[in-house]
Amino acid sequence: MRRRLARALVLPLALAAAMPALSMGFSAPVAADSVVIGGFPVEASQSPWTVALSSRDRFGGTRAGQFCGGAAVGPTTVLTAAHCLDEDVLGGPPERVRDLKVIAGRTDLLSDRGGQEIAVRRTWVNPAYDGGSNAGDFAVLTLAEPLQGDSVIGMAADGDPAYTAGETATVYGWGDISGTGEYPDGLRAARVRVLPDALCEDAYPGGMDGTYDAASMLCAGEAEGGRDACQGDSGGPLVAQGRLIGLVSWGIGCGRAGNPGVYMRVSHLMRTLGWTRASEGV
Ligand code: 4AZ
Repeated sequence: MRRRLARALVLPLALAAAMPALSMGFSAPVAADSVVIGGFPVEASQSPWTVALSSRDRFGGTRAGQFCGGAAVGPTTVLTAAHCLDEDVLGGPPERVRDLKVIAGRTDLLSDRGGQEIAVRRTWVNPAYDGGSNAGDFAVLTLAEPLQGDSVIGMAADGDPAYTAGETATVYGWGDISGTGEYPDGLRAARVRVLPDALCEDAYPGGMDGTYDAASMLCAGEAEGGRDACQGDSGGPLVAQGRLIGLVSWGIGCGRAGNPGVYMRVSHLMRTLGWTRASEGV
């Protein structure tokens, strides 16, 4: 029962409303003030590299059309999840979504007008992305104009200690805060831990939901459940020691004991793209 933001948003409302109930039955108690699940509010200025992906045409204007997250790694380069740009999410190829934008420097999507809204000039979806296993879930967006200020985060390359199991990491996003389709207006963050690959290998050995692959994915959350990313956070950053280690990708439910969050491993993306520097285009 893999559930993803964008898919949930295009589901008929009644079905979308019924789905969380299926997973909630097994859930660990979820804090009422969750992010991302179990999180806390943050200002965009505290994580200026966290951006919202938006299409008001496709997702409605209430929360500025937000449907996924992204991480800025260069002044005109944003990373996101490949599954955010699926045809079944966008209703067609990404080039057809005329108002596809990145929103940066804005905390509250409902009422703030600040920050930047920048058109996406080019989308590059990892051709090796496999929607069955979820491997290679990344895409690169090239912006029509540069981001202001110092809003770029460095990427953690292979061998970086930030990937060590037990490290504290922070995930950022505007995603579901309860697992019941409750989307916050403001940006939130949750502190999680990098978990041993074995936990995700046991949780996701293969099948309908996806298959955990330690070389290209990263396991994070809390072994006992609680804090986690959720629908709507996809594509957004997971940061440890000040460096980008993951992009929100998939999992079963949100914040459930025994079902940690699965992230696209940033060192895998760097290797795939031949990127050796911590940031792109700087
Ligand atoms: C999603 O649907 C999604 N709990 C993102 C993260 C997780 C589950 C689902 C991890 O976008």
